[in-house]
Amino acid sequence: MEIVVFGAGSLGSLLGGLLGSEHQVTLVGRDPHIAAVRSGGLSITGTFDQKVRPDATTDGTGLTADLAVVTVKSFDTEDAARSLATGEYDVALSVQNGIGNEETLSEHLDYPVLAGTATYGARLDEPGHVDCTGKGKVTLGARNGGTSSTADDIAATFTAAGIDASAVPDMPRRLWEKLAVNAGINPVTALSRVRNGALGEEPPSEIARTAAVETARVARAEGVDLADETVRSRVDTVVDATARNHSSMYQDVLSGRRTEIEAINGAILERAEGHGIDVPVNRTLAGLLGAWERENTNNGI
Ligand code: KPL
Repeated sequence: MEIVVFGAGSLGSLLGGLLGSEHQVTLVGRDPHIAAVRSGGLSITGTFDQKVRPDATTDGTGLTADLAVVTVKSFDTEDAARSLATGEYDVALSVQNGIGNEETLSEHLDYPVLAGTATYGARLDEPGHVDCTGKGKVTLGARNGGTSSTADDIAATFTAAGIDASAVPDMPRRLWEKLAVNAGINPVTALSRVRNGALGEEPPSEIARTAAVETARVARAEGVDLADETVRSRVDTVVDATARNHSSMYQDVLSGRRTEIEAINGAILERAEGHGIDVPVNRTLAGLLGAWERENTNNGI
């Protein structure tokens, strides 16, 4: 199968690298990582120990493949969609944080867009090298819910490449559940500068759980059946399973990069306002991270 992975950050490089042992993969990303992959290949360490040689490019326009896996940061989804629209694909799969990425892709693409979530821990240690810090799971399916034979096939393709993946019929609920987990874990770890495992302690864990519960309230107002207790315990499960990880938002802060605060807590805040729901913890986290971004990056919200 020909696969293009749009977004060769830590997760995209991990998924693309693993798929690359079985399939013809092209990674689309930025230098110096892409230059390093082109010259010396991609090493995957940690849970895996592999060296692969996928194609790699900084120009994602005009490519052709069976499958596009989109792993760009949510604020780059629109740009990725425009590039994808210049190529030819059978299907696109979004495996991104935040909410609404699939809609953005669908507005530009005339082929099916599937939704996905991933809980793998990954870190780009240096150009050409991705460290898998936690074996997680990829869950994917039709973006509006229901069964999809294409999703079943892609899950089987991922599984054959050593990625724990399954196709599910309830992606809208899964996306909100993942949003709730990210709304708690990501900003709290980024602001306190700690690994996910530190959220096993009080009080940071309670702040993370409360942000998740606020998110579940907004999800229910949007017609998604997501219980408070489900997201509370999900935060705890993900903290345990990814204890060694630096969350993606903490990694962004450590590197002085723009974070996904706007697409995660900011999006929750916006939708909550639309329903007249108060989400004080999400508002506080978005405000604090927003202040950090304005001071430390060129992309302050
Ligand atoms: O998705 C994640 C992220 O860091 O963005 C979690 C699940 C919190 C793992 O770190």
